[in-house]
This record gives sequence, structure tokens and C-alpha cells, in this order.
Amino acid sequence: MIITLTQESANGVPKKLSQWVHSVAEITKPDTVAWCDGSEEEFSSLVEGMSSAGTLIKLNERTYPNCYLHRSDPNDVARSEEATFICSQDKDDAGPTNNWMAPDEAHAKLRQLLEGCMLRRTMYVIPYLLGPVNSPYSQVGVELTDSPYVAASMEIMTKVGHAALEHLRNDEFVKGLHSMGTLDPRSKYICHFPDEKLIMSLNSNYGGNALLSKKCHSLRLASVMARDEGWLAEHMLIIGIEAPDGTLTYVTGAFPSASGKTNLTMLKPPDYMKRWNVWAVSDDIAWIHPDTDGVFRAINPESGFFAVAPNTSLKTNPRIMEMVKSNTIFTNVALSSDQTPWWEGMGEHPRKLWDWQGRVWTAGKSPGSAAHPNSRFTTSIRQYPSLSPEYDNPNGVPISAIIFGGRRSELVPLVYESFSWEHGVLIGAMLRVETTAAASGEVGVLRNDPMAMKPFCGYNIADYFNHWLSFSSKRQKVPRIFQINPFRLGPDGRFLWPGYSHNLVVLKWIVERCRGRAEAIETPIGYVPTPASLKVDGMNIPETTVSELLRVDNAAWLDELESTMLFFESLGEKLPKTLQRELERLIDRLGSDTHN
Ligand code: GTP
Ligand code: SPV
Ligand code: MN
Repeated sequence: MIITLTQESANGVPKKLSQWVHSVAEITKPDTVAWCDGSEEEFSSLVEGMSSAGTLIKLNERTYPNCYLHRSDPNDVARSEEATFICSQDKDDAGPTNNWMAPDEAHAKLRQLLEGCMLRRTMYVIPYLLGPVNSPYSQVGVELTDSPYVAASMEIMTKVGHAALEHLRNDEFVKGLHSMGTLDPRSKYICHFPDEKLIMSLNSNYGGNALLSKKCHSLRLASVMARDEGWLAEHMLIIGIEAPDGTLTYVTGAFPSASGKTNLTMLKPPDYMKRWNVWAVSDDIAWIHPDTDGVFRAINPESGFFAVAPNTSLKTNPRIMEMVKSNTIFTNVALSSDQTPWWEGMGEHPRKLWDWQGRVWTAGKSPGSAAHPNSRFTTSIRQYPSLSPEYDNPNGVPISAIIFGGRRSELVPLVYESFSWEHGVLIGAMLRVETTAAASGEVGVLRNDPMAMKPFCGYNIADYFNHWLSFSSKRQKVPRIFQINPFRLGPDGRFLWPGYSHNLVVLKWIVERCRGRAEAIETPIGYVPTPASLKVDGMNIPETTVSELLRVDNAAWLDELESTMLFFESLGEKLPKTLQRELERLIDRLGSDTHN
């Protein structure tokens, strides 16, 4: 239940927190201050309030019980990288891949916009815990927001209320202040103050800009803490892969936004691999700490999914379809006349359909897609049928492999393994992939997105590479590093690899490499599977397609490395020498290889 701040409810709340809440309320001037406890009653009252206000549409209670549709402002549908700032004291700490604003300037600018921005609104106080209860790796944040959509979403995405306040007794907390403001895109700011552990986000109500626990806290601020404290905060999925003999291999995967993390996490084995399974730990973020034995242990800071809807279907991902059938908030999907959600790639479209902006939509006639390409669903991780029993383990899961990936219609083979940790760090650092609809801007343009962290690293990316290199096989049991690419296109413009559930074939090869069992060919770029080692009985794919998917084109790689060199040059003096040396070695290997 939402309770207005009284002396009683403030009991048990550290003074530091209540003082901050009061000081913000004095500036933003909400009608009411409501402390959220994360209960079901509270969630119901939030969604009922939005339904009466018309900002949420209740879906068909019979087919989609407790599900809702939210339509956002048409100009507020994706992350806004151009409005995202790192406000470190020193500009160089933000580095060449981030926007920077001086902290004083940012405070002054935002202070003006905050004045009275919550007039006639409720300010929700959302204490949230990231990570398992009683884990040394977990963290607390508090988000203040005037958006009931954000409050309800936070209750799905994090552990709100008691668990957070308990953890807060002996820990610091990250402060997040969010206001929808006027949603004026010209005054949109998502500002991060690493020195103050503070986030301020104004004039957007979109997930990645407004759910401050997610990219702002768990990645941008956490990456700075991770650098200072010797761990990693990464844009990575975490899964446990179960082999037929019952052994579990945990791997993480860093792929840029809208590039397959959720789908790999929720993979249902194809019929020909029924004795394998994939257990989900995280679909978007991993906090990885080397333990005292040097083992990399990963936790999921989040408790829910905020994931891409289009192209999810019973064919591509039945486990997701099952999961989103109840207790889910959909954002910017299309709606049929029987109040069920619909999106492109789900299957045949219903006869009558409203698009994501609520306009009647007719296939072949209406412009654009019915669902927004970045339409999403928000669902609790507890709803997921193949959730790893280790999801809540306070010590995390031990990681054997790290996979880098992303959309590359050419060049990058289906899968290969690095020669060493340092070579693997180079593979991550030179990740160059096609942009997607998850961020505003053009789609399908190649850009450097090192470790899938270009939009999320809260400090200088060259220092970040150095931080990765500070882990080494001499001191830690570092995971093996792989790159995958299920997005290679054939001459007809179609995907060469069927992807989705079939990606388990690739995961199987990775697991078997970790267990010293799978064969590989040494190529200049790394270890590539022999076609035989990738073959799984029952998978129907022509041998010629497999050879094409595994082909390494030396000349094309040399071209690619030209652009890597330019990217590395743009990072200036701080670029680690080790990385430069690894790049030169790769160029030498490609130049002296006569096979291709
Ligand atoms: P964020 O939530 O933005 O970080 O994205 P993500 O990396 O979790 O991406 P997600 O799994 O949601 O996939 C994004 C889009 O790619 C969806 O439309 C998927 O259906 C599609 N997709 C995922 N895996 C595959 C695959 O193996 N092959 C193909 N062709 N498409 C895929
Ligand atoms: C991404 O863009 O990588 C996402 C969605 O996971 S958001 O939380 O909006 O950033
Ligand atoms: Mn993401």
C-alpha cells in the first residue's frame, strides 16, 4: 500500500534518506510523498490509478490476466544517448565515448528544471535492492519519481521496500531522482554524478532513461565502483547450460542492445537437443566479482525483464510467450479488438488492430509497423519457467566463459574462441556492430560498441580496457572468451543461421571447449570449430552453409582492423599498450596466413 510519509513510516528509515527525500520535495513540490513498500496491494493501486487516468490499458483478463498496455509519448520510445551525460569532475574521466558535463553546470541546469516539476503530482519514494538478499555483492538505491509507470515497473524490475531498507542499515545507497517533467525532448537530461553516487533524469519516461536502477545505476555508476573495487559491472546475460550428463557450465554474454541476450537466456532446446537445458540467471546485466580463489562469480542485480517484443513468437521463443501471458506490462505494442497484445513476427495479425499509438492499423496500407520496433514487455523473473535455482545464490554462479556478440551481416563467423584472456579483451574492445532500435538514431549503422558497453561505461573507455586487462590468468581463473554471430546474411539477404533455439548448438560447442572436448582449427582470428565438432544429429542445415558460417576471410578482417586502428587512435594516450600489441599480433597473423 502506498503510505504518505508520516513520522511512523519514516521510522526505520535512515536520517540521511529522509533528509534527502525532504530536500528534493522542497524543490520539486509534489502534492504527496508516497513511500513504496513493493507489496501486491501497492502494485494494484498503481495500475488501477493509471487505468483510471487512461495512461494504462487493461488487457483481456481471460487470456492475459493482470496484463497492461502502456503507450508512451511518440517521441519517447528508446534510450536517448545524446541526452546522457557523465558528470565527473574531470572531463577526461568521462572519456571520448561519453557526453560530459561539469558537475556544477549540470547541477545548476537541472536545478532550474526541477523547480516545481512535481506540482499536483505524487512523488514516489522507491527504495530498491539490486542482487540477492544477504549478498555481499548486492547494492541499494532509492529512486524518487513522479511517474506511476516507473514506480510500477521498478516493482517488477527490483526488490522494492523491506529488503532494501534492511540492506541499507549497513550500506551506502545510490540516489536517483527522476521526473517526467514536460517530456520536452529539448530539455531531456540523464545525468550521472559518480562522485556523489547520484543520478538525475528529466523529461523522459522510457525504461533505460527512467528506470534508474537499470542502466544508470547497475551499469554506469556500478562500472565506476567496479573499477575502484576490482570487479566488473557488465551489459551481459548469465546462463547455466546443462549437458546431458547433468553438468552445469555458467557463461555470460555481452551483446549490444536488441542483439539477442534475452532470447539466448530464455532459449528452449530444439527437439534434437532435448537432453540439454538452459537455465536463466540474467538477461541483461551481470555483476562479476573474482572470489578469494580467483573464480569469477556473477550475480544478476535485477529481478525482472524489460525486453524487446517484436519477433518473439511460439516458434522463435515459446518460453517467453508463456511467461508474458500474465502479470506483464507491455509498452508500445499493438492491440487487437479482443484486448490482446500483438507485434510484428508474432504470427498472423488479427483482423482489427490498433497500432502502438492507438491508431487503426491495416496491413499493407498503414505506414510503419503496428508495434513499435522497440516495443517491450516488463515481467518479473519469477514468472520465467526455466529460472536457475542459483538465481538467488548470494555468492553468484562461477563463470567458465564470456561470449561477445552482436549484429554483423558479414565478416564475423558463427563462433570462435580467443587464444588468451588478452586476445579476448581485444575481441571485446574491437566489437563493431549494427545499431538497433533500442536507442534513438539510425538503425543498421556499424559502430564501435566495445564489450556492448559503449552507452553504459560510466568512465573513460580506455581505462575500462585497462581494468579488464588487470585481471589475468596469472592471478585469476579467468573465463575463456568467445565471439558469436548468429546474424550473418546470405546473398539472398536472409539469415544464414536459423538462430534462436538452434543457438544451443553454438553453446554446446562453447561448453565442450570449456570441458576440453571440442575440436577447433587454429585460424589467425582464433579457434574456429571444425564442421564436425559443431555438427549435432537432427539439425537440418546444409554443410555448405555451415562452411560459409565458419569461413574466415583474411582480407575482410584486415579491412576491419583498419577501422579498429582508427577507433583505438581516437582513444588517445590511455589506450593500453597490451591491447595495441594484441592488435598488431592479429594483423601479423592475418598478413602471414597463406591458407586464405
Ligand atoms: P536489450 O534488452 O536491448 O539489451 O536486448 P537483447 O540483447 O536482450 O536482445 P533480444 O534477445 O531482446 O533480441 C532483440 C531482437 O533480436 C528481437 O527481435 C529478437 O527476436 C531478435 N533475435 C534474438 N536472437 C536472435 C537470433 O538468434 N537470430 C535472429 N535472427 N534474431 C534474433
Ligand atoms: C538496452 O537498451 O540495452 C536495454 C533496454 O536493455 S533499456 O533498459 O531501455 O536500456
Ligand atoms: Mn540491455
